[in-house]
Amino acid sequence: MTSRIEKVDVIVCSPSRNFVTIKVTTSDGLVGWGDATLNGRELAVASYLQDHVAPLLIGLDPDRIEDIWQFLYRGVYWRRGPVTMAAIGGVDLALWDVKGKSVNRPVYQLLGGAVREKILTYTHTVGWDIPALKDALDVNLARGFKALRVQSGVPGLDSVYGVTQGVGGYEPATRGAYPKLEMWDSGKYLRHVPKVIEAAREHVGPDIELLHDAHHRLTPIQAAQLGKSLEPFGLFWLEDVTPGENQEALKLIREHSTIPLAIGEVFNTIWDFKDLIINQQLDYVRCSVMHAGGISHARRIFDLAALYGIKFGPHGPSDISPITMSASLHVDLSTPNLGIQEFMGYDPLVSEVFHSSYTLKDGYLHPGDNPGLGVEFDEKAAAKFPYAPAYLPYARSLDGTVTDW
Ligand code: GCO
Ligand code: MG
Repeated sequence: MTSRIEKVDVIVCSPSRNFVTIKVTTSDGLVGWGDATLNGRELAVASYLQDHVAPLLIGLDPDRIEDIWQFLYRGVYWRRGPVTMAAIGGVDLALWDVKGKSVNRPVYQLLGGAVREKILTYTHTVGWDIPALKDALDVNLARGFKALRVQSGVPGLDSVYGVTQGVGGYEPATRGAYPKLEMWDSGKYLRHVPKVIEAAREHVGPDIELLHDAHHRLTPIQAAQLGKSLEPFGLFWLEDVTPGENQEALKLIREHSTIPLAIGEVFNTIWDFKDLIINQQLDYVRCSVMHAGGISHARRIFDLAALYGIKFGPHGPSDISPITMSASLHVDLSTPNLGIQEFMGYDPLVSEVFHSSYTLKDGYLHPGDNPGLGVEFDEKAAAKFPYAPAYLPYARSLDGTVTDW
């Protein structure tokens, strides 16, 4: 007898930070877990799922992942956007988890099997100043990473997004009901960052990959200047130099620099990437597998990119749960045009709630061979960590004007 979706639960928990988790229970007793976390807008996605999606799923055949995707995307008048796509992506992950469990195979086997043995991974390396950055580079090199994202403080600015002033990592969102204000100055940043990347390159030598993220803060010509100034240091990629909406900007940057460009963690459909891909204005597609509609949709974006020799590097910050991290790894392992996987890592509390089978060894990740996605969610543990409002900071320039994210 065909299996049916019997129950859909949406759980918001906060083991150090907020996560939105979907639980799909089927009539044959299988449970699939999906992640639908959207940093700072968690409750909007939870409501979208709870109020508008969960009732539609009851009674459907969980095996028909593609048909359910089409129903939730094409069958709905209001398409796209981060809230909708995170919700659809979360359902998609839960259904792939169910399917893997129903045939007792890890999801990467259902996607065609492994095309590589292991997944090249980069992690975040931050230092408020260059000596602190060098120490942080040493720590991550000792952990075995072969690729490192490098971010630092900027002289004259009191705080910089994503850079802690003490030791340890950072959390993209700060707890509290109101976003924290940071002051930003692109001129100071542009004058300083080449020195940072040069020092990092000198410190790690030629064989370690270095990456840098500009977090959408620059104008097109500033981004072109930055690309040009960083060219001598052989970056793996320069990420999100300009705001995502103005895709034309990347043409101008390309005219001035051969630096590899990564963009797209705020994009969520193939339509957002289409022109950039076919006009070859980017080198790495950067969406998260969940925010881009789940495995079913993200892999179509990656396939389109492959036609043009463009690779993908899935978003992997701490603000997507280990379920999305694992889903990315199943796609990474089975898709030829992988560039690199981001792995920011998690606060230790996260592993009290999410029990994951993926492994990290010598700078490479592997999803493991557990059936499904390989992440089990502990509802009892999650109940100890209720939702707490938390937001990304926002920035103003020194004269008080709100700046781009
Ligand atoms: C990255 C990202 C993160 C984002 C965060 C926003 O490249 O990992 O830029 O640092 O800012 O995921 O929610
Ligand atoms: Mg980024």
